[in-house]
Amino acid sequence: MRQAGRALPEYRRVRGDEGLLESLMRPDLAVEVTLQPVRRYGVDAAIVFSDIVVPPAATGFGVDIKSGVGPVVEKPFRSAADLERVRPFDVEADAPWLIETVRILARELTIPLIGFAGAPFTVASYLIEGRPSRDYVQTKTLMLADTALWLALLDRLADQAIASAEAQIAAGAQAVQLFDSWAGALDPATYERFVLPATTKVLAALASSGVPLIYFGVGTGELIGMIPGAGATVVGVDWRVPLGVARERTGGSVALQGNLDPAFCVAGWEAAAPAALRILHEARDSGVDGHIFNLGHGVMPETDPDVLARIVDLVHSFERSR
Ligand code: 1CP
Repeated sequence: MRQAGRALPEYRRVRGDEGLLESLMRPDLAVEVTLQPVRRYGVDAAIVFSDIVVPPAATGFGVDIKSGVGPVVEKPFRSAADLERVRPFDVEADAPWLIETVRILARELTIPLIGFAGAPFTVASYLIEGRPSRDYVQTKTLMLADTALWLALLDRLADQAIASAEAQIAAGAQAVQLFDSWAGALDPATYERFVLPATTKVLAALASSGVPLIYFGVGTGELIGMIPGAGATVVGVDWRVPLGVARERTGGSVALQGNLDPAFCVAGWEAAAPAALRILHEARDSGVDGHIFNLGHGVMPETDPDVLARIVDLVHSFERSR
């Protein structure tokens, strides 16, 4: 969960003034940034340094990542005429640097590498809103006012996510995480009708690869019951849902990932350590079948990296003492 990035002084050093998208296009830099948290924290898996808006950016939709803001779109998606701007993602031709980055990482790492893609809903929300949003009102309006266009957009974004994830798996990624960070903006019935088909399309297409498929969202506690049926083998849970409750909602058939509140790590070791222990005990005591300890969302830039290093040690010693 954003284990690379601004919390690390070595990240800020190598990034310098280079734009984020430009950095991702340089395999030497993307590899180095991916490895930094592995060296510092001793985590059990690495996640490739990329971004969920890479497919639209690399296929010419007109996306930039503005420092301090996030993804920004010059001409947001508004009408059927914009559909042709969401063309198939030919990863070899459009983003050879992504493949190169994953290849080098797969060769150099002694721990698993997680590839990733943005889920159709969350990527659509950036293309439609044009920038990070709080209420997703334009996204929901398009969804409801022009449902055929919405479904066509999601279908194309599903194809881009599949292409991206398949290319990363072919280059050596050993798991894939599908980031649907903002799906929690929807009620379950709306998610099921307008989004679940596209989510399912992505997960079903990747099933034959045999790698673990992690589905992650924030505030998705009311949605997670649908996710095992959609084909995920691991369900990410933010801090709002106790793991025992998440286990009940997902039917016990999948592994769970999470779910320490990243703000607790900013608050410091005294706050984070008991919360991490509580989560580890909860997973064990409620019989969660496979628990990947993680934060419930991304590392915040103001986090002291030493707190994260100590959390990793705490999780490892808990695991050893079982
Ligand atoms: O210049 C910078 O350092 C800007 C911060 C940053 C970083 C470090 C952005 C802009 N993207 C990234 C890399 C990134 N993005 C990773 C790297 C690997 C790691 O985890 O270490 C990953 C997995 C992502 C995925 C991503 N991008 C998500 C899903 C995860 C999440 O945080 O919810 C989302 C929503 C994005 C969009 C995005 N890109 C960047 C920002 C600041 C945002 C979020 C903006 C918003 O609030 O909507």
